[in-house]
Amino acid sequence: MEGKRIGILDSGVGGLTVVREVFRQLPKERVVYFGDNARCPYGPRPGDEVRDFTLQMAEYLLQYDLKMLVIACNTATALALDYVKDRLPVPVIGVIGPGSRAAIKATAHGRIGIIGTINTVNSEAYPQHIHKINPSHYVKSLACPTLVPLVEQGGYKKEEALEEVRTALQSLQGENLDTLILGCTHYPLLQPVIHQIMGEQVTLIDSAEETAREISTVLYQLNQLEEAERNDSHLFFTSGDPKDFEEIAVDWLGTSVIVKHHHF
Ligand code: I24
Ligand code: DGL
Repeated sequence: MEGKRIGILDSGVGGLTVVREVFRQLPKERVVYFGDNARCPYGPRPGDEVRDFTLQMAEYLLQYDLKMLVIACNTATALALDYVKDRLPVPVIGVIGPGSRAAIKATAHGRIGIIGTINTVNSEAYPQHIHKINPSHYVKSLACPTLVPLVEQGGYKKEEALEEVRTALQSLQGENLDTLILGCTHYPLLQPVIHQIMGEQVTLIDSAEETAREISTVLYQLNQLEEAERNDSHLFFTSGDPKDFEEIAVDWLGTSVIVKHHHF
């Protein structure tokens, strides 16, 4: 008898960073993923649409017998976490709590930067989370709307990306930050470039790792961690083209995957 699944959703393929971390830290768990590629990006969308679309994916995933749901998209977490939590019969977590906690653990002088989409930055969800834990930390937020298209066009390799990322991060120079939260699924792909621009003394926070740890904590508390052998029967859904999705998933996860199309 196989156990229940962890549901993971995102506006597109970016949430695969969380899936990869779950595979690494929790190899016995079974995942069902939904990527809303047909309606991606969520970064610049009206908030009520982001809330509706996120709940729609969450309710779709429920039929796969979920033990919990993870909103792997920073934008959807910022705008829809509480909305979805109130409407789902299973525990729901996002990436902003784990990312904020990781930054607070990492900061030496309490000077934290956060970069994300326009929606994520405007929501102020990251500064609110951080200040709830430590009100005296300085938090500087910056929307970087050019960086998602940069990654999706494959321009995240060092040489091509350097000048574009430098321009995007200009207003963070001189802020004397010691920690920078990569508050968008796509930014970890730019990590080497961002490190070069911000300087080696700045710790970069990728929420995926901390999110997988939080999943582990939640499942442990529910006594729902899988104990059987390693499990590979994962399921992936996209509202976009399954072939395109599969190509990126195989590349990113390093394993073959079953991808199905679902149209809302
Ligand atoms: N990375 C992302 N999105 C894309 C892309 C990419 N194309 C190349 N790479 N496209 O996000 C978005 C639109 N597609 C998605 C699939 O269905 C059709 C529409 C970042 C992904 C983070 C896991 C670059 C690329 C890649 C493989 C792995 C990682 C990566 F080709 F960034
Ligand atoms: N997944 C989104 C995020 O983490 C980035 C892509 C989008 O705008 O939908 O904020």
